[in-house]
Amino acid sequence: MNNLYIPFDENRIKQYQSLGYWTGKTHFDFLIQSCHKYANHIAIVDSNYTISYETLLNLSVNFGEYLKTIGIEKDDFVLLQAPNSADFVIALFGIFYTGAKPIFCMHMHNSYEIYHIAKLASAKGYVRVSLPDENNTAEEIIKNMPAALESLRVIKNFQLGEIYTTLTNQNHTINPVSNNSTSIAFLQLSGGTTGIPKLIPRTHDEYLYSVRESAKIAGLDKSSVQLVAIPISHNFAMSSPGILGALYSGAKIVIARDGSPDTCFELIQQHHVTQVSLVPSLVTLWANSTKLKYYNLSSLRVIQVGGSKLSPTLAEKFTKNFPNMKLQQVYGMAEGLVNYTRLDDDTETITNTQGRPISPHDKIVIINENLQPQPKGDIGEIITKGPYTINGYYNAPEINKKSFTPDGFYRTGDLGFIDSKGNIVVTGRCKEIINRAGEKIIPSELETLLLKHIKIKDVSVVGIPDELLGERIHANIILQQSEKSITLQEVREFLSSQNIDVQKMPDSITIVDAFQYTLVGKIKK
Ligand code: J2J
Repeated sequence: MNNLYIPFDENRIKQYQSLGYWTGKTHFDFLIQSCHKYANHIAIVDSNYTISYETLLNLSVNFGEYLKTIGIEKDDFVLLQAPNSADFVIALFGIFYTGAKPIFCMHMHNSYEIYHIAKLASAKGYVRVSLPDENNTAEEIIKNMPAALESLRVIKNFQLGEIYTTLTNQNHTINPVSNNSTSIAFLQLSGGTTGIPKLIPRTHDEYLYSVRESAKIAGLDKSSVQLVAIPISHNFAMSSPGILGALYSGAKIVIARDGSPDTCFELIQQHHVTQVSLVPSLVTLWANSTKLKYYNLSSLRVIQVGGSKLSPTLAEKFTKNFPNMKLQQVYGMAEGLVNYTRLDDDTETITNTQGRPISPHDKIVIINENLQPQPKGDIGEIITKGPYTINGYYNAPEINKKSFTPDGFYRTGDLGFIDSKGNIVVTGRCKEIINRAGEKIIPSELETLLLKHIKIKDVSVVGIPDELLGERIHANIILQQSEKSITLQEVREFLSSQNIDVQKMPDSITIVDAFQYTLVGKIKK
């Protein structure tokens, strides 16, 4: 690993172990423990099948044994790409069983993203689950990659439900490949720059600590029913408290294929869902849905909202319209640090702040441009270091120099302040990113791709405030002198031909004659 990965230093490892935060367990140990404890409880409901904890363990073991037979080995990085489904959960633990390390790709990722991710991690395996109406398979995605990848040797596509149905009747003894609990468990993804995504190495010990604490903070227990309405492989859906928090608590996980009111209201009513995590754009969609009056959603107790800023107005509207539900704001990041408003906080705190960190050992400092700490209450960049925040991206020495301070604090790129009660208020950001309904898009990545278009001389991609999405993606384009026009459709088709995730497509374009520049020569956005 050496220069690819920056581990926690020995002193911190010892400290977090002696505090009882890090327990020496891996994710597969975690699964075994939960599945033995809650054996006959229902773990997952996915369309027409339900899976008990005991069965989930068996299926994961069976899938792991299968992966070994097709060549997955300990410490291999394996791309995992699946829609919201029980298959995702089984595949995830199946990969852990083999001692390999999943990389959480989004289901919408296409050849372009998969190529860069696989290359950066020298991934050995690729497990993809396709939806019935999809013709993109793992093989297809590999075929359309910008170049061949030698490291990838195991490529396997499954149809939705296939993992569950083919493995149900096997019976292996439980014999997982052991891993060190302080080693990398998986790679999460963050937005990249110029086409290179950042890989976030999370270890077993630190991640599971954040999961256990999150489950408690979110008030989960074995009577809870969790709806998964946002993309399941996103860090929020995994761990804040997410599916792992639910499994830790013995709760039931109900899987929604998408977050639309149509899909989710039906499931909430049918399964008496008590907890769901949403991004603000979904809160708006749900709160304004005309379907609201046709469903009984009274089982809902707690709604977590995070991923982008929830406006105090929407928060207030929400608490007024749903007096029996608790709103919990979540300000988190795949790099680690997660903050929650607590369920017993006063309305003022829940409406106006993004809460406080999980751990008493999370250090949070607000700094100015010169990296100097700001007085309490002043706005600045939020930086952090703690028992479940990474010390560096995987295989990214140059990026790490910019993303971490010399004393190892992660620079969130978010602006905010800490109020008198110790709660964080996020006020904006200083990193260049577009937050479209919780999906993070890096403008420079799109700009690099668009500059390849023969009609385009220069381009500047910006986020434009949007009532529903928070921000939408807008491209300002300067045409080559010989060109008269370009349409949004042309731009989208061009990007599509490069096989990028459709969620990154510009929502609108403007043709301009020139850009304005800042004093240091950067395009004014
Ligand atoms: C403002 N901005 C927010 C919030 C995230 C839990 C919840 C969310 C994520 C997540 C996550 C915000 N208000 N409440 O991983 O475990 C913006 C910030 C932050 C970035 C991280 C979790 N909640 N954000 O969204 O890695 O800009 O994680 O730095 O996708 O989202 O994005 P991501």
